[in-house]
Amino acid sequence: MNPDIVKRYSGNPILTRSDIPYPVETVHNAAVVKHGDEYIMLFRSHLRTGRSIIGLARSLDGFRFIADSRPFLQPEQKGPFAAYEEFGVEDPRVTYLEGEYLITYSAYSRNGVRIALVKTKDFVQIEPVALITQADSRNAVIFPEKFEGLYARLDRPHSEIAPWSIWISYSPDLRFWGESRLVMKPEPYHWDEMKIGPGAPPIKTDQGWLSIYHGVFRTMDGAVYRLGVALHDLHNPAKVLGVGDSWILQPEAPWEVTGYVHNVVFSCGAVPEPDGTVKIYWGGADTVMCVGEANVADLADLCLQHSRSAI
Ligand code: BMA
Repeated sequence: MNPDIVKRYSGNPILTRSDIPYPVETVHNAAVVKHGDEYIMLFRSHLRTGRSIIGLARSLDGFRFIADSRPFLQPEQKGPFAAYEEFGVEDPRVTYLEGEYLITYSAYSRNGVRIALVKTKDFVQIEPVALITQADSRNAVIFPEKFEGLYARLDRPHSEIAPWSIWISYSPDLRFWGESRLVMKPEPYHWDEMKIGPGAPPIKTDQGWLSIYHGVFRTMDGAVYRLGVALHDLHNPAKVLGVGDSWILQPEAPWEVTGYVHNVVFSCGAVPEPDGTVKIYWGGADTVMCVGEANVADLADLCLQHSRSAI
């Protein structure tokens, strides 16, 4: 096993609160996509209320980002989303599909946490679609292709009975979702034994859909958030072909070990490049944004050659 399957960028952290032209406490858990010549980053920031908003930053190389002067998405004050966002909007994910960017995020309120979906073509005009789960569910990633005419998403509902696991659901129209089923569980006495959740939207590879997920292990010193990989069948994404037995990234840099929440690397986005590498973005300690690079083939091999069971 290559211990450095993800190579950290030497200029980490790539975006911090001091880079943001409005007051925020943190910059973390960001989605990143390519849009024309630009990399667009949608990042989460805590305010001093302890609640979160979503900002936007742009880059030409995927490493050096400049934040827009105003936040991109804040809790709605009126309309159907308002009652479900009053505690904040968190952890966006972006998928490009059929000319539109589909943005999911966690909407927090006194009614719990559920997934909201909005879309945009240009990152200027935002069109609300729907709240696509009931409480309590987080971490929804939409596949960048349809399957037999249906959109597909992975998400992570909460349960008091079962360990928090990854599920799949399908939709004909992005509004109504169903055919939900469990696809992947935490593995007992393993680095992801406490809970898992989807991270970046799945990436198409020759061997399957590569899913970067987070896994949590509870220690005497609190929880540790790490990243792992799973590979889903290209035609039937409910079928997991393999889950890498080892993590691909764990908190090691000082800004991953210490911060708003210590010992956290948490990904909401990754950008595959034409040369077979992928830029993986992650929040360090819920405080700063970081990036690293990996070979897509190495990650797929880890899922298939050194795997543990999915369920
Ligand atoms: C999870 C979410 C993430 C966060 C992580 C570590 O439950 O709240 O947004 O990064 O905890 O604090």
